[in-house]
Amino acid sequence: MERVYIGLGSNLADPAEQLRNALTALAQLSHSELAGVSSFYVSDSLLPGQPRYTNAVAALDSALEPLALLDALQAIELDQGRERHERWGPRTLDLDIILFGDRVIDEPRLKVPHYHLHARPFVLYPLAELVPNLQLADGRSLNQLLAECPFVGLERL
Ligand code: PH2
Ligand code: MG
Ligand code: MG
Repeated sequence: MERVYIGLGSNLADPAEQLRNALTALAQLSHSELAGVSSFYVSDSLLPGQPRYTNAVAALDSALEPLALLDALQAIELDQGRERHERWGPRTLDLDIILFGDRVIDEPRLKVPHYHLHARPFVLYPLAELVPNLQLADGRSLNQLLAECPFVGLERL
């Protein structure tokens, strides 16, 4: 089993309900156990002109390999009506692998740690609720990233 942190996001069709449904699906995932969930946070979209997002982070202990887990997460996204049109378009559900144990993964389909982690308060602050003193495999500390990414524009539900 490895500890995986998953970012959840939605800005369509009752986002908080989308996140709750996704958490139920994560809890039922094979070879995996849901180990924790952060609070939900609401914030403006990084791309202007879209509805506001609701985000959270979940801790999952999983024996699945990273790409198998990615497949499972994308199946949950599709199951909840995800349609892929433009990059960063509005979505019913986005499930991103943020961290996968201590692994550094650089594959066409999957980059871990998540590429934009350092710039996304809606990932860093919920992650910090679950693991306050996290050290990243690449040497960065979560506290350092938090200090450089102020809690601005986030509303904790
Ligand atoms: N995801 C995006 C683009 N913009 N903005 C917020 N607030 N939350 C997100 O999850 C988000 C976003 C593309 O993944
Ligand atoms: Mg995303
Ligand atoms: Mg995604």
